[in-house]
Amino acid sequence: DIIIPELHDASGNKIDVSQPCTKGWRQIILEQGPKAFAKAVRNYKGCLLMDTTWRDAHQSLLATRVRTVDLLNIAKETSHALHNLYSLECWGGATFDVAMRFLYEDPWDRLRKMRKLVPNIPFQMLLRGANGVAYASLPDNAIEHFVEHAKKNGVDIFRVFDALNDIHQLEVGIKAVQKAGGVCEGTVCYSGDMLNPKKKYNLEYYLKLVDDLVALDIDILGIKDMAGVLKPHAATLLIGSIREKYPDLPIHVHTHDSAGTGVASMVACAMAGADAVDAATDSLSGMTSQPSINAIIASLDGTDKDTGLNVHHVRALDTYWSQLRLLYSPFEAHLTGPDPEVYEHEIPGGQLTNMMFQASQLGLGSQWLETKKAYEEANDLLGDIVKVTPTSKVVGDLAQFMVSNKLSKDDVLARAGELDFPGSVLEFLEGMMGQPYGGFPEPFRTKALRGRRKLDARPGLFLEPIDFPKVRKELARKFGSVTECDVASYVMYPKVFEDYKKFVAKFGDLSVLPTKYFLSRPEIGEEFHVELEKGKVLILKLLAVGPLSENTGQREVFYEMNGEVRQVTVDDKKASVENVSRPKADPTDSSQVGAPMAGV
Ligand code: PYR
Repeated sequence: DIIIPELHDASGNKIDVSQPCTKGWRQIILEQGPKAFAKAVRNYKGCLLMDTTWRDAHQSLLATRVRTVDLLNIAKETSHALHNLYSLECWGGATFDVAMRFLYEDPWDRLRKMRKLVPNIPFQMLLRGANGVAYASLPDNAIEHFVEHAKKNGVDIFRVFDALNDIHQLEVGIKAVQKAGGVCEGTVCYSGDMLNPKKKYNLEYYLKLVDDLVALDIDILGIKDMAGVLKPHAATLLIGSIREKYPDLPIHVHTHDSAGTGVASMVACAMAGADAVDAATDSLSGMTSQPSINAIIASLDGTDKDTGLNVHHVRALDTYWSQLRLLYSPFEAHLTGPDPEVYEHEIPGGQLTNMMFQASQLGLGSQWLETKKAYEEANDLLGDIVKVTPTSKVVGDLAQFMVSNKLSKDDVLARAGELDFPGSVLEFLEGMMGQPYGGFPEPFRTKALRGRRKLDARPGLFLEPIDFPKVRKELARKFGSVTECDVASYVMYPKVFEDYKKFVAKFGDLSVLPTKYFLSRPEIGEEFHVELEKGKVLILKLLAVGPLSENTGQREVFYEMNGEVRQVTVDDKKASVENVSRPKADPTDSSQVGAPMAGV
């Protein structure tokens, strides 16, 4: 069993966490609104932290698999221990899709439950601009509807980015957040190396983008270093220059610790005038994740950039996460250390671990070094684009296509007009993800598209708005009652949502299953409990697992339920009850890995 840590006050008395804490920055947002919050953050003398443990840390280390129950089990303690956080990142990005696709959970239900237990810390989500939380642009009214309901269900701060830093795509998300009354963190994605004069994205480029974001009246400026390539000196130059130009603009910086420089870079940001930086609990930090929260706290100790967090409480919380990480070991990427090659390949932290699995599942595991090299070449072919979901998937798909078809960069260029490129590559070249800085690569684009459409403005201008009354009617017909959150899920991921609803209708609510038995089967003879509702407990014991029938692909499973012996026939297509093997990837989606591992 996972031990939940106790928290103690300065006199050593145990803190009663039965009531969630009320102290925290959220109060300002609720009482005075986004602008007052931004002002208070800017006026705060120290450097605030956003904790990414509930979103990006597990997205970047454990394939986004942390289940709602495991967040809720530590929620009250988190509410007390981390009340001075700028925010707790807990929603959006890949968590939305993965919740339904692989965990059989409703992401909206997760949001509401977390909110109830953590009323005091601002909740932050990651919004992919005009792509919402999906992989390509959606009609503008879909983004507005989604953001409105995210805000209503508990999100306070929206980090709005665009995978190509296309200001027109960013504007769609920013306006939606402003309309919903959320705190708008308009974001610049950092790519390349500002310290290298030969690189495409230089200081001038970033400052112009900041000007464009400020002109859209953002509350906070986000700097998103998705691959962990913002070196400490570049951080000093970039944040220092923005601070000089915009003394009143709050700046919040995100990084990954891919090359091992995360703490140094975040400290450099704080010293150069950033108001908040990102960190993760120690046991879910480092490498492809965010830098360690305790390392940042210690590095700022004694300076005037204090985080205002209690290190004893931060450490106490981490004892929970260190146990959790072991529980989720089937989803470990088995990284062996920092990767200095990230400065060449620039693979985002969240994508790197997934690509490693993807490569091994496609039988390319031994060619991982080749895949990384191909990623760099694919990026060159596409015009050295900003790489983050969904454009990182485009580059990853092209890289895997090159490796599996043994194509060099020159081969791809020479044969662009005859190769059947992955769908994501064609979508990007069509312009369905916005316009890249410096334009599309030619003649590669024209050849590869073979007469397909070429958009020269943002995709939302060409997409039919969602007919919401029609969607509501259709969903009600299929699933009975339908909520606005269901509608928003369906609009983002129609097939994933429908499959999720069908799964739940067939198998029930798997959120009641303890994580250990959600991820892998119990031992023969092992007894475990499932609490269906307060006081209603099932006592289960696995007795025997029959042989696999070659004809049907099924097995007989014998178990005891509350003392009664039962038998069930299980389908063995996806989850082998013999092995806790790594789940199969969706071959069409390099940013997602995994398939249901539900126990028996
Ligand atoms: C996401 O969009 O999921 C990222 O983490 C960038």
